[in-house]
Amino acid sequence: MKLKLAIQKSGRLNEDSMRLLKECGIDIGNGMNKLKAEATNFPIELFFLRDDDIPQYVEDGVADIGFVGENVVYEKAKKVEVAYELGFGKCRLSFAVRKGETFTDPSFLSGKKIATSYPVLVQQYLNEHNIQAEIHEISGSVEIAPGIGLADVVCDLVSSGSTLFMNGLVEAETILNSQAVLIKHKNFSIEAQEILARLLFRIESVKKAKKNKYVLLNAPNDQLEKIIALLPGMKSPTVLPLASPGWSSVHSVIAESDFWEIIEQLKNAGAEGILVIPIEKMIL
Ligand code: PRT
Ligand code: ZN
Repeated sequence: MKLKLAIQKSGRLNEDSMRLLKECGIDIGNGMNKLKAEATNFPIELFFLRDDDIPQYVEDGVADIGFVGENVVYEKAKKVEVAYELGFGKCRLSFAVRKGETFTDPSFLSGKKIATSYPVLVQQYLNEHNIQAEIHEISGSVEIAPGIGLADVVCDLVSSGSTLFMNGLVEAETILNSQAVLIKHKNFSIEAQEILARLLFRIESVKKAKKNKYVLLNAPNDQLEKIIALLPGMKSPTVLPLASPGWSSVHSVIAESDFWEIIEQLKNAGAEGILVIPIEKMIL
């Protein structure tokens, strides 16, 4: 059997989805047509769809799994399971108001006209805060609505914030933080489950590798202990003697997030010739 994976056909998530599969060593065959493609070296079949349609396809079991934004998953409210956070396509769903207006609390929205492509999530927010407001659903270019008098407030996806800025709007309140996730059909055969586990193992290795760097450095032997203490490594750092007496080569793995701080401390401890190398895959 083949696991059927739905990904966005074109748009913001397409490239990252395809790249992730490639990094997982999954080659998508040449027989790619506009709708479907098969991997040549992994039991997976791809369906290229509009992102909005992916939750429905997965609920129906036409696709077993899908890569799609959480914003779409929660807005569509289909019966699917969020199985894994993929870490790309990050954005937030936020209310934005005209520059100069102040949104102090949710009651600001009372009686207002809100333009959005996310009526379900916005209505949920209004209900939670016991607020009556008018939702105006529009499918694109939500940010121009206040300028043309269609709405007072917008609720839209934001990443850099430049779209809001260019339209004279200010982000006021975030109602959802979103990223691309792997969703799965509710009823999975054991066989499908096994393929998914293999895929998730690969995705996890790629993600872990991205969060870490391989470090090589030269250390004077009298500082070795101090330098090793700064480098936990996967088990413990590798230490090899250098040809020049009194020096060793130390190899280890460090977390990207600790990178600058550790490098400074290593330099201060006498490390020289520090090389930092990206890791392609990491299996613990
Ligand atoms: O054709 P299809 O229906 O498949 O695609 P689409 O046009 O509906 O979606 P697309 O490709 O625009 O976005 C796909 C997914 O990417 C979204 O569902 C989100 O999960 C994710 N994503 C991440 C974003 C953004 N960042 C984003 N910035 N989706 C949209 N935007 C838009 C936003 O709507 C606004 O117009 O970008 C603008 C804001 O960006 P900044 O950087 O100016 O703040
Ligand atoms: Zn869409």
